[in-house]
Amino acid sequence: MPTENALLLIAKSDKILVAGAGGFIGGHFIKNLIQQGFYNIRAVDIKPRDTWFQKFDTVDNSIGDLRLLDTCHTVMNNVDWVFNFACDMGGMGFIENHKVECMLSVLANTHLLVAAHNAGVKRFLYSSSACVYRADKQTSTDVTALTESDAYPAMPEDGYGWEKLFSERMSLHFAEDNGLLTRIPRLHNVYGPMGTFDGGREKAPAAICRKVAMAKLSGLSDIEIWGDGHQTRSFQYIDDCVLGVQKIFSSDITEPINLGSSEMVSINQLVDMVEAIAGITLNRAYKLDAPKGVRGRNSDNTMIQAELGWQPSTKLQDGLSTTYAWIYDELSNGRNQSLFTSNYTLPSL
Ligand code: GKE
Repeated sequence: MPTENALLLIAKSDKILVAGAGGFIGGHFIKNLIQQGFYNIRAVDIKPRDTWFQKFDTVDNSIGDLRLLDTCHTVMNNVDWVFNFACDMGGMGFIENHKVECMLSVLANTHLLVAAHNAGVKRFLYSSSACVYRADKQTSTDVTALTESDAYPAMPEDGYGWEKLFSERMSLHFAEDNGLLTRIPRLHNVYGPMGTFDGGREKAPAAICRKVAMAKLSGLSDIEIWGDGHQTRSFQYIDDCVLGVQKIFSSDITEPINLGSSEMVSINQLVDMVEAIAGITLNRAYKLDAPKGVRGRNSDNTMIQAELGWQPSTKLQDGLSTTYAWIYDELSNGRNQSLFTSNYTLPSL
């Protein structure tokens, strides 16, 4: 976990709101805030507390539906700084089949901005996604890394990508029209321990770790891979994501900016790495009709390197070692996630 204090603009006693606190990124983010000595934190999520990935009794925890404006006004009381990670989302297995649920996140994003502006919040971070990028720029496995301008002319991921792009623009216009200072990192596929690895919302790194660990534990010799395995991605380790969010929050960068790894691999190479970590070689069955998303995606880190003199740097091999070890431990101790967290469905409005 990063130890650098990248939030020098925030006093330890200032009130920080973390929306989506029960999620993967939210949990790691709050843990890091506490490690840095911040002690006035409000953690909000719609999910029941017992499904939160990480729980901290020293913070002000609350359960609330941020899709409702009243809830957003309530949780915004006396808040100085906002980090919004709240989103009904997951890997391709989820966002391809739950477009309405993904798009309804726009209610939380918009209502949080309204409440933050009304409350005079000093700065607001909205966590966007690489799913905003034009589909026609992601049609090849040897894709050119995406730069921030590749979001327009707009043709983002159906459902989820449109919501993220709209919420980016809402964040930009709250700054432009209302003077609310906003910051907008575009997160590229984030992975790590203490996140979703089962139940349908998991992304590729955790899914592959789970499948390899299950094979190892059960003696099975096969693994199912979605697509043909040649599709490419970069995967950002959670520690880089936490530090990068804080650096972008503290910066003067008002436009959306890539926050992702530039280490691109194919899914087959991802499987190779996890098998090597596990010390096992499996027969690969390719499920060509499974959710695949774009053919290739990578993050161009020119802007973040130029603006911040930093970019995500955790090697995939290193991040996967930690992630695999945690998932293997969860499974070998019978903590199968489908019993609680990852397949949580938000209550209907
Ligand atoms: N989830 C999953 N599970 N993906 C698999 C699996 C598996 O068992 N086997 C192979 N894949 C392949 C998928 O078919 C896809 O081509 C690639 O791995 C990455 O899938 P992913 O991690 O589920 O999600 P994507 O990177 O395509 O898209 C995600 O991008 C993020 C931002 O970079 C989105 O689902 C969001 O989580 C987010 O916007």
